[in-house]
Amino acid sequence: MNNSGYEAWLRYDAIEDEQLVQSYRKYTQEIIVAPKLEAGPIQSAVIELQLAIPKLVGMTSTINEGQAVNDNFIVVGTKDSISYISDAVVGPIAALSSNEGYVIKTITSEQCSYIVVAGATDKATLYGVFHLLRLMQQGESVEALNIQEAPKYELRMINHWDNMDGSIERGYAGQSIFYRDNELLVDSPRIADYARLMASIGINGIAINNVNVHHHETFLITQKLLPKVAQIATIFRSYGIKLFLSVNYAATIELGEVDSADPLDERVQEWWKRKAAEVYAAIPDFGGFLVKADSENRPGPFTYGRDHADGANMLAVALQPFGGLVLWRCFVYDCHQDWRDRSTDRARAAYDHFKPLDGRFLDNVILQIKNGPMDFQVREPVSPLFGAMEQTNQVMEFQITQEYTGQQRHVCYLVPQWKEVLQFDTHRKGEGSTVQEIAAGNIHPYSHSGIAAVTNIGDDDNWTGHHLSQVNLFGYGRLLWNPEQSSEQIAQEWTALTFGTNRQVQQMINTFLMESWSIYESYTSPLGVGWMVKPHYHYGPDIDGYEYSKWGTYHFADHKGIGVNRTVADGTGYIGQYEAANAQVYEDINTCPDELLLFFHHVPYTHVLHSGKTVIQHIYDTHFTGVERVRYWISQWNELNDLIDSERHTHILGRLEVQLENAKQWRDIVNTYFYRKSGIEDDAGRTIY
Ligand code: GCW
Repeated sequence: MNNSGYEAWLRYDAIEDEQLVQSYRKYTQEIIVAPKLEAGPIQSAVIELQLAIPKLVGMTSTINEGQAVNDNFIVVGTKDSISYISDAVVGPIAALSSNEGYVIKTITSEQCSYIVVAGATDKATLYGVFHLLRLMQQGESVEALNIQEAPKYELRMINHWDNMDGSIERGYAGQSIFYRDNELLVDSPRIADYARLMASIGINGIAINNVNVHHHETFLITQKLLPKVAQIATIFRSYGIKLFLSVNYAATIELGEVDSADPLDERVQEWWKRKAAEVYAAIPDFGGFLVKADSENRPGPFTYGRDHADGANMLAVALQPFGGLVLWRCFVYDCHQDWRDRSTDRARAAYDHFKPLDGRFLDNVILQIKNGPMDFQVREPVSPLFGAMEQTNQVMEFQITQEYTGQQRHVCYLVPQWKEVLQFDTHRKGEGSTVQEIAAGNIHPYSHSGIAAVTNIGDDDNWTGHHLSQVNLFGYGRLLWNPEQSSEQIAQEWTALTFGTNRQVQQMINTFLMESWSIYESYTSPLGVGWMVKPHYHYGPDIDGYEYSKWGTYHFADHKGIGVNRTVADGTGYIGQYEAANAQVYEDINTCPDELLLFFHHVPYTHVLHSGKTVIQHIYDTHFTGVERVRYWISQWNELNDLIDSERHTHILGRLEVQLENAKQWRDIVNTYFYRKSGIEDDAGRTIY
């Protein structure tokens, strides 16, 4: 058994229960597919079954076209490709809410009993096969299956921040799997294995290069590199995944072809139209362009006195004849702020820039909005821009890579955080206008919607650096498929697939995962204020690291108090960007939730929280207990010594020890800083330096 972590949740460990093995073998002996399968998701599904079945139940399956020879078998195909399917499940398939949904059904008659896995499309069928394999890996009975599933979100996107030199911006798991030394790694078997992993969790779109598009990456849309990009697109296509590219807004200039990037300049418009035609000639099902413009020193329409609707629409017009999309990021703010300037609030920026443009974007433009108004902090309120634009397509952007949440050296299960975001009621169209429904296009009549996230993988053996960080990637896909699932359910499923079905192992890992976000939050920056990290690296404590810098990320701690006054009454007015129902809650210090208090208000250290503790005592307590909780989890982890293979057990233990050391550093620096600022003693008299 390979315990490097490379197989991730597709390990297909041999099933030990002999009875179960027999019951699976009955069906897995024969697989029926439509005649003359071509390369594509159904063929990938068959390859997956051929890989998984010998590992799970120790037998190889016979693949037959159209007609079964045995009485028990599995049928895999689209709705009317095989009579076994058309006879049995056409109705249920037609009833699914998406053509990416599938039916899995055990059909039993007097003569035979077989399992149908079928969807309206090839990729739907592939998703169904992965579902069936998940059930078997978890030891579920397959004798009476009757499953109908469809994904909640249309776009289920992954963004890579990979650069062509092989580095990954905010990557914590090695080098890029796509690039090395400014070449594309088209022959790497990892790309297909990655596509499998992504398809298994329902991902249907991938942007394979960093949104910061530098010189070499600008050539990805030129003849120099397009043929190789097309090869990668072919690999993803066979797993039902569309390829997207991040483009340089000023590609015209960077490539030396037009001396302007003005979106209203006809030469620029014509250049992008030709470019789109070229890209689609190479990749007929190309997804579209992802764009970071006028953001963190990247070029954009502002240079020409144009706005973001002008910029995005120019690209949209070029892509429109081919059905391509423009994913336009809203991470636009002043990154050259003077820290002395108290009137500018970075949190306001996305809403202030984009909200006035509602109605101006073309139909194939989708705004991509980070989940919080600042930047992927351990705790932030939900971006007020989400759902605020009724006539502008939107997707949410999450960050799977743990930039500010421990960089895959700390355990931080992020699904609970994402679920909080999804469950947030924006009240944009009255009560019930949750992010979850807005992102599904159910509140405003968006023509495109969904969710994107920055991935956490690299070429480390186990993909994610920390074995336990795999759960975030898995959880992201599973959450997008069905956000009604609880964080616990998702964690449980992942643990079973990754570490097996031993109850003690499962319980311990799941409990740890469920606590991990709160643990991380407890020893880092308090009560929603964010930052306090080492500038640039964003790992480890540096309380004033960003306090006197140009990035607009301040905590304003002095000897009396801490926090950012974002009230409408006498602060930056940011709170006014929310609907009244939310704005009222945040504006009033008595109703503002504790965990976001310092995001919204500047308060004295002696302010009493809803928890009954003062702010300063809360800081001390959480920082002391945070470290103790990590210590406790190390002792728990040691108890699993004999129950998990030593390769993964040791590796994870090593990371936990690093987490503990770093947590102590956070504790002591944060506590000491606030003790010195406030001069207030810890009630419990613990050591503060
Ligand atoms: O969080 C910040 C990161 C940058 C990143 C930027 C963005 C890709 O620190 O590394 O750049 O966000 O989202 O564009």
